[in-house]
Formats: sequence, structure tokens, C-alpha cells
Amino acid sequence: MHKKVRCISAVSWTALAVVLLFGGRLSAEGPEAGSDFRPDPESLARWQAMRFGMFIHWGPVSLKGTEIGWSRGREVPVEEYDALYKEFNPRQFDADEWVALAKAAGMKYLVITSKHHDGFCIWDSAYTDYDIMSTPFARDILRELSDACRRGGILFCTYHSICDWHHPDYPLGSPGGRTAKPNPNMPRYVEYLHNQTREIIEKYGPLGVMWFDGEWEKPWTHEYGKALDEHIRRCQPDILINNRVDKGRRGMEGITEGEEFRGDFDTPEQRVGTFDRDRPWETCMTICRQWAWKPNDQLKSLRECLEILLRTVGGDGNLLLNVGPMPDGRIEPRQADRLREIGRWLAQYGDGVYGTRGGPFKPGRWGASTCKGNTIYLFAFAWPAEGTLSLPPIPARVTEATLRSGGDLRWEQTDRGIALTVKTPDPLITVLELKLDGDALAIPPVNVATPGAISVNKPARASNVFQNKTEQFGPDRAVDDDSDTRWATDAGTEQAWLEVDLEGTHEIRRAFIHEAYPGRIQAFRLQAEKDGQWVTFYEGTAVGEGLFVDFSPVVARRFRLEIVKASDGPTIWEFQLFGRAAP
Ligand code: FHN
Repeated sequence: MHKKVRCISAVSWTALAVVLLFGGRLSAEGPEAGSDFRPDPESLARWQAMRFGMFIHWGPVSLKGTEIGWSRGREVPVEEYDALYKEFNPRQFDADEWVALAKAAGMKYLVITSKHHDGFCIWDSAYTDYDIMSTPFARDILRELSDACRRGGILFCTYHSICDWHHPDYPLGSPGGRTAKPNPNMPRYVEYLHNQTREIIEKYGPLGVMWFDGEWEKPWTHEYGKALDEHIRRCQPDILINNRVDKGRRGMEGITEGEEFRGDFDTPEQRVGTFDRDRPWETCMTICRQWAWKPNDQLKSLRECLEILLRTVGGDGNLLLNVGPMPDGRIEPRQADRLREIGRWLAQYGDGVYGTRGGPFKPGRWGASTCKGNTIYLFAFAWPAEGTLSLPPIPARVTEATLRSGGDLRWEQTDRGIALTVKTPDPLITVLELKLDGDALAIPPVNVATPGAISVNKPARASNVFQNKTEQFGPDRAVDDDSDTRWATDAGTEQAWLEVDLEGTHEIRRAFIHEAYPGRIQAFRLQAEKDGQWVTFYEGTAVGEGLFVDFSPVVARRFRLEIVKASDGPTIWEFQLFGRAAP
């Protein structure tokens, strides 16, 4: 059954031609009258207040349990992958059930992959046969899900891949965009992209967000990015568009660099973004490891999920937590149970999440904080063993302090800061509320010192600094007790060291290493300088998202983290030593 391709409207064809011909001069000369291509402030404020959404990566690939898009031509031969839709029949798919689960999890919006890099379209599209209507299932998933979202009061949004390794006109193919198509026609592919995205908005909109991805490949340009951004905003002026519509995103940190680049919010991926109240951002994270469904994939614990959520909102960002539904249409019971657990926690403490701003106490290993009006919400991840959490001084008076998670609380505010003593901290997250004599958002954000870390802000040296950008990536950035800054080394660096001078002999017995780009470090040593020689007192392998190592007491003044083997330029958020001045 071949579909008749609907002709695009005269106006948008002319606009598209102009942009393609004059390469975005349109936007250089400023937007067309009446629409300024900036996000609708109300839409942005509503979305930011929602704070927590469900990301869904789904398609015929779930029949294989391999990664969506990337496994095409890698684990799954292209022909086999592209024929999976003929078997795709998720009869247990129930859009209302998915929406009910998102609500039970405390999620306020939902973003589903309308089309991923593999080019398969999960809606009834007039522009291709490679869509859901060609499967034995033959039900329009975007139709059913967008309707269910409206019934359930969840904001419906769609993910859409710019790169399309399946479409003959898109220049690159599988595996991973590393092959070239025989007869590409990029302008015609861009027309297809414009047609389909308008089709989605017209048929299932209004959308909350059009969440683009796959913009990093060479065929996509800044000009195309601006043209698509303007096209989407013409289709729906109050829509939000992420920063992956254009070319400004800097890797997995997801931050856009450069005013000229389009996109309403940044998109850190598989990591919590850095604290930022000026630029909207949203971390996207898998609840397991893979984006699409994988049998027995490693599921994050409730604590991990809550810490990720609270670090994110404590950094003034949104969290888009991903599930990969099964080929039969159900969301895997394990994942669903975890989501309900998160929802039960939010039912109790969600007032400290929804509609709040991040800070003033910046996220760290201690925990995170949010604020709303004259209230600060504190979420302590690991209550200090000595029983008292010490917060730095703030230019406001605490009028009341409450231990929301139950038990006795003694507190004191002095010019040295706020001391909160709790005998029975919550084994999961200890939640407190501080009432102030003024607007909490007016308090400048401040770091919370890690108790007992004797290496903080001590002189540091390193064997290599990324592009010699010492200010931004120097060794002192790894000992400043701020997990928003990091020491970084040049790409391709496989061995490097970071040295701290404790400015006097100290006895240490514990170290903490927090790796950025977890997984690069494969082997490391901890060393102490003894009589001019570096002596190894601890050997380790992987580091990852925060590693504590304990060892018998070592007495010295200078200590080194020596990275013996790394897959690429190792980079460290924080390196901390714990101990005391030598007796
Ligand atoms: O390649 C995709 C990946 O499959 C997934 O969709 C994530 C979600 O943000 N984005 C890309 C990787 O950056």
C-alpha cells in the first residue's frame, strides 16, 4: 500500500527554499515578522516547574533487546533490523496504563521517540511506509498516547531524530553513521524532516516539547538547525525545542556554547548537569543502562534514582528519566515498580521538587537543596556520622527548622553557619525544611564543605591540563570541593597524575575520587612522597561516579593520584583526602 505524499503548503515550501538557497540569511536578518523564535516564557516556566518527566525509547528493535538505532548493522544485520517491523505487534500496549504509571511516578510530562536514528516511525505518516501502519499491530501509537496524555493531564512531547540511517536521502548509514549512502539528497531529506515534524504537531499537538537528537553528524549544519527551529515554531509558536535542533551542544555535558545557536534548554546526557539558574537544562538518564528495552538490564536502585532527581532539581534542572518498553507493549514490571517507589517518595516530599528552584546550598555528596518563597528544602543523602550537618552561613535568618522525615532535630544558626543535629536520620534521604525571614531565591548559591576533607583548596599540580586551560580545567579544580568543576587532560591522554600538597605532614586513611566521563580510568595508584620518592600505598582499577577508598594510615605531606591506564583523557570532578595533621 503506497501512500500518496501530501504536497507541502506553498508558503512553507517557499520559506524552506529561501533558507536552503540563502543558508539562514533569513535568521541572520532576523526572524520573520510576528514570531521571534524565542521560547514562550509561559511554556518555559510551566515546563521548568514540572521538573520530572518520562522518556520512552521504543520501536521494533525491542524484539531484539538490543540498543535502538546503534545496534543496526552492529549486533543486528541491517536487513534483519529493517525487517523487524514485520513482526512488531505489541498487543498489550495500553497508552492509559503508561500514562497512569508516569503519574504514579510523579512525572508531569512524557517524551516518546516518534522516530529514532533507525528511521522507523511509530505513527501513521503520510510521508513513508516505514511506519507503524505497516506492522501487524497497525495502530497509531502517537495517536493513542497523545490522547491518553490529554485524558491523564500529562504534557505530551515527542523525540525526533535528525539523523536517519535508514532513509536513502540522508547521507550517512549504519553502523553508527559510519557508512555513506549511495545517492544521498540532503535538501530532500530536510524537506522530509520538515514535513514529518509538521505532521506530528498538526496530528498529535499541541506538543510541550519537540525533543530533537542526532544533530552531531556532518550532514547537519547550523543553517539547517536554524531553519528547522523556525519551521517548528511557525507550526506551534508556544512549543519548546531542546538545544539538539542546532549544532551548539558540547558533547554529553549537553551545554550549548555560542549565542547564535538555537534551542531553549541544554541537555546533559547520562549525567546530572552542573548547577545553573540562568540557562534552563534537563538531564536525560536511563533507569537501566540501555535506552531501549534489554532483558535483565541493570536497574538503578531507588536511592540512585532519588539522588539523581534531587541533584538535578537541586542544580535547577529537570530530569527526564527513561524507560524502554517491552516488545509486547508493557513497561517492564521491574521498571514500573521502581517508578512507583519514586512516586510514593514524591507523594510525601514532592513539594520540595515541583515548582522549586535549585539551591541555595549547591548539590554535592552531602545532598541537595531547593527553594520556593521563603522556604529551603534540604535533602541529605548521607547524614554525617558525627550527627550534625554543617551548612555554610547565608545572608538570611532561619526562623524555623523542621525534620520532615521524622525524629528529633536540634539546630543552631551562627555567623559560622547552620548546624543541624539529627539523632535518627532517614536511612534513605533525610528531608528538612528551613523557613527564612526573606526570599530564599535571593540567597547567592553556595557550596557545602565536605566534612573531614583536608585536601580542599590545597595547592595542586598535574602532569597535564586540557589545552592548558588552567583556569577552567586546572588541578585546583579537582580539589575545590565543587563537583561542578573538574581537572581535565588532553584528548588521548592515557597516563597522568594529580598531586596535592597538604602544606604539612598529615596522616590520611581515606580518599574519594569522583570521575567525570566515568569509565575512562582503568587503573590508578595512590602515592605518597617519601624522601623525594613516590611510594604507592593503594592500587585500583575503575573509578566511576564517586569512589571511596580506605587504607591503613599513611603519613606524608604530598600525595598523588596516578592514573596508570585510561581509555581517553581522564578528568576528575573531585579528589579528596581524609585524615588529620600528623601527631
Ligand atoms: O544516540 C542517542 C541515544 O540512542 C539516545 O537517544 C540518547 C538520548 O538522549 N541520545 C543519543 C546519544 O546522545
